[in-house]
Amino acid sequence: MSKNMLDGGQVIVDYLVREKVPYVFGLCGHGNIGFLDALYERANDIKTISVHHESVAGFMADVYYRVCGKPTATFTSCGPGSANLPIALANSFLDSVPFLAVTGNVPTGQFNRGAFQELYRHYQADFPSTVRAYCKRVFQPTRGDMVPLAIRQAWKTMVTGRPGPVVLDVPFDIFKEAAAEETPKPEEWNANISCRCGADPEGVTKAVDMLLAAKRPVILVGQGVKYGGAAADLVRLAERLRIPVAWSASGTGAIDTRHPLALGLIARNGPYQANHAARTADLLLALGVRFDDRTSSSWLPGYSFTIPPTKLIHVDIDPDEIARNYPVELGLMADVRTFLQQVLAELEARDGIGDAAAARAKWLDTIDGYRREWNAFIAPGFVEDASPIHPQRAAHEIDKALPEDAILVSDIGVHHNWLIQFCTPRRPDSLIGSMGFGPMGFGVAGVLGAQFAAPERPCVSVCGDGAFFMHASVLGTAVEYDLPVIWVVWNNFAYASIRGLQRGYLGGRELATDFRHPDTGTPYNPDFAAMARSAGIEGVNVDRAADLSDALRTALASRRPYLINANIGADKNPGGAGVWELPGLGQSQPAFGGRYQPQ
Ligand SMILES: Cc1ncc(C[n+]2csc(CCOP(=O)(O)OP(=O)(O)O)c2C)c(N)n1
Ligand SMILES: [Mg+2]
Repeated sequence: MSKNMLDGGQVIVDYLVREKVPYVFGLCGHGNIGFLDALYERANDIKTISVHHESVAGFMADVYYRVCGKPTATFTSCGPGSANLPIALANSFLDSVPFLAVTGNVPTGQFNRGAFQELYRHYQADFPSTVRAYCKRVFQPTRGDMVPLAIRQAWKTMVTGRPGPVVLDVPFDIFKEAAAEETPKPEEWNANISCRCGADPEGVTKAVDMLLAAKRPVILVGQGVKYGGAAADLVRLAERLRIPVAWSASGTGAIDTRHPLALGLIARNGPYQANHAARTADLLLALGVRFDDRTSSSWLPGYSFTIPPTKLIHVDIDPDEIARNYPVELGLMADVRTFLQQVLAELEARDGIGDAAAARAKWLDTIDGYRREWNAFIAPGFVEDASPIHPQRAAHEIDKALPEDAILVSDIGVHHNWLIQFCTPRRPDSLIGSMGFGPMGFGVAGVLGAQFAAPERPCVSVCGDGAFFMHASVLGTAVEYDLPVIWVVWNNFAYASIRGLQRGYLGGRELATDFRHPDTGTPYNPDFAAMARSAGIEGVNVDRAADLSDALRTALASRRPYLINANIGADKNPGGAGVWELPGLGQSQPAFGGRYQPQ
């Protein structure tokens, strides 16, 4: 190799440095020591964070982006090391979160010989087939000089259009093979690309006409608004036309939940005012939202939406999502922030649009009536004082203790349903969850990524006992990197969300959904607080509702890693005005109100 040549590993690392990637998260193996060697050389420019399970690295990269909007990278070895990653890739893929996964593979000279850890029975070095359905694209350079092209194209694919994770699969020898004298420059290839495309101008005019003519309009926002940086323009439009704003679970926090026009969550367990306003609306403006089954009461009309007769305007960066599940009166492919700015400019340019506030007063009053009915329905849960702790009270106590700048990363399970219903986030990144793939462990591990992204902000994970036990290795990572994260383990001694389905749909034929001691049959779990202490982390147990917010405040004040093991009841599911169907087994019933049938 000539003196000025960079090898493949050096080109990748140099490119990451040029893209100002501050961290790579991952786990070693023989397949990626060449890459680690390149990271070693640049330790002052990019920090290498070593974890104890590869999916933890992926979840960290994911939540890092959700908090600060910057993609990072992961490193994993060949074979099993990278086979631990797809769960995190899929999670990011379905929630449109970019990160670059640098995966090791066997040496090119050993392709198709069945070398240690090679997947070769269908095709040589076949990790790309393993992850094809799990990420936006796979690149596999097989010569050193292919690396510069692969890295710049991989980065572009990851961040343009609808963002998503991309895999750069690098055979062992390529990390150390001569690649180029220079690394591609982001400012020549990727830094100056904008995908903030606006909507067709005629479509904008039509959208404004429809918004002005509507009597009962609702705006529905998804995470496209949060991660697209459109929250401020959303509020501007909502206030300008006095239109109430509902959100999908992924859109939670896109508008401050205490804003007078904040309507609430649309979901099976969404409040009455949100579901009822949306299903009786004459116009729905949907922004950066997918209409999955959990946002739409399994598409059963009259619970969350009634489209038609409700007219739908659906705006998304990805036209694949438009008219996937509902017919559209107007579908516009656009970046939601640009679209909102176009609409605001169009409103500005029109004379005599009248007093939007007055036109909307009746609709907003009607919604206030729905809200009062709902608030009376849920009021008792806030003062429940049982032990184990009532889950609504638990969610409320946690919410109460969190300062406005806290980042709450939820895991997957019934606790997530309670949190999205009863927390009151004020910022787009106040409450983070996974709604597409929903892998257990997302919140347990993701909170570490949040803390790297926002070192000064309080970062808390609320996670199930099942998920925490699955990924308890995070305790060590918090200690090793001095991360003052807090885990509130929502301990209900069960995979409670799934046991709830057995109870609700299968006549209570429970199997494999709770944790019991073999001798006594009583609920069993390890002592999570003691487990934390064994790792060098403060760990406490809480059994009473009144103690939960105090425990959390103490943990927050400590600025040290902390675990609160909270004993929380499992027998209740959060009810709402929507439903969820498990085809073949039936559908749930709304806890409040019924099905709306348009006249
Ligand atoms: C990796 C993974 N395995 C299985 C599931 C299916 N699943 C969804 S929620 C759940 C139960 C989670 O239990 P726990 O973490 O205790 O949360 P809880 O529902 O009790 O709040 C399971 C098994 C999943 N989403 N992800
Ligand atoms: Mg549980």
